[in-house]
Amino acid sequence: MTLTDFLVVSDIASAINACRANDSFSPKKFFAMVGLSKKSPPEIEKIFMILDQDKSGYIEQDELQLFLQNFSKGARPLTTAETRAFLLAGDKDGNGKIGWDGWVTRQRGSSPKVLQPCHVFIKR
Ligand SMILES: [Ca+2]
Repeated sequence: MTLTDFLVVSDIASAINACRANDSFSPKKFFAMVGLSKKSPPEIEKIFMILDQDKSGYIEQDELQLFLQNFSKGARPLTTAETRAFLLAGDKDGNGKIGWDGWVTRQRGSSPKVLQPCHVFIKR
């Protein structure tokens, strides 16, 4: 299972290209460009599992730093500032890593079982 099972290769290329310059990476913009914002929670969960390379159940700082390389092998690592901003955006409980819980949030008024991709991914 790879990310290209879920995402369009040309979308990934455009998204990587848009954040080529150091400190130009924005999780929200990137996720919108690769088409992740339109994915269903089960699909996003599968993507999360790919990004969690050591299968710890969390995406830690070192995995975040190499985040772009999951999408394209030749992509640059994120800078320290970008990694930290990304972590802050996705780390809901402040434990220094992103868990699946940090990637989804319950939509107010909906069934508690319906998980919605969180703000890291989606600007609805
Ligand atoms: Ca991990």
